Amino acid sequence: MAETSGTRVGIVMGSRSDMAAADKAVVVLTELGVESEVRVISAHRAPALLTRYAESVAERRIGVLIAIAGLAAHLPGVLAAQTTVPVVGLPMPGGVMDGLDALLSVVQMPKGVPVATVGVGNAENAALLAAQILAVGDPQLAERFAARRAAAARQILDDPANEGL
Ligand code: RP5
Repeated sequence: MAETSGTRVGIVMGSRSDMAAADKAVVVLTELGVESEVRVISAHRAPALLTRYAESVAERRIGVLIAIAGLAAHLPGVLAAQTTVPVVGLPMPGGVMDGLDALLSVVQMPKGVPVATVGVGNAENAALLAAQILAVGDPQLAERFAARRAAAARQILDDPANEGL
């Protein structure tokens, strides 16, 4: 595994039913040598706990938050409102609109409190974006990120379907 950077990513989800997405994000972050912690905190069912968590972000060495939520999906915005640490919002599929509701809720933040929103259920992109944000102040992480990109490009270039191109 790559050597870890000092700052961590806090992954918060609205329900334990979002755990598979959190696990996926942890795998990608670990591959990049980024430590993370995972919490289950609903903005609707445990708002006071969410506030306590938001207030503890600095002492937890957290440089970026990933907030995972489906349906009304208020968690990313409510978290972003209570910390200056950047929040990556991951809307989850499900419900009558299968994630479109969560996507619009997460992306349509009013001015002043942004949430950097990735595609519905796209935990890998949430983790990659969080790592990129941390990499701005961490040249070694930036190198590991660039190496991952290069490997992804190589996969396409080496695809047998592209032989001779
Ligand atoms: C949101 O509602 C959660 O983030 C989850 O995606 C969705 C469904 O939650 P559960 O009914 O599984 O607790 O709060």
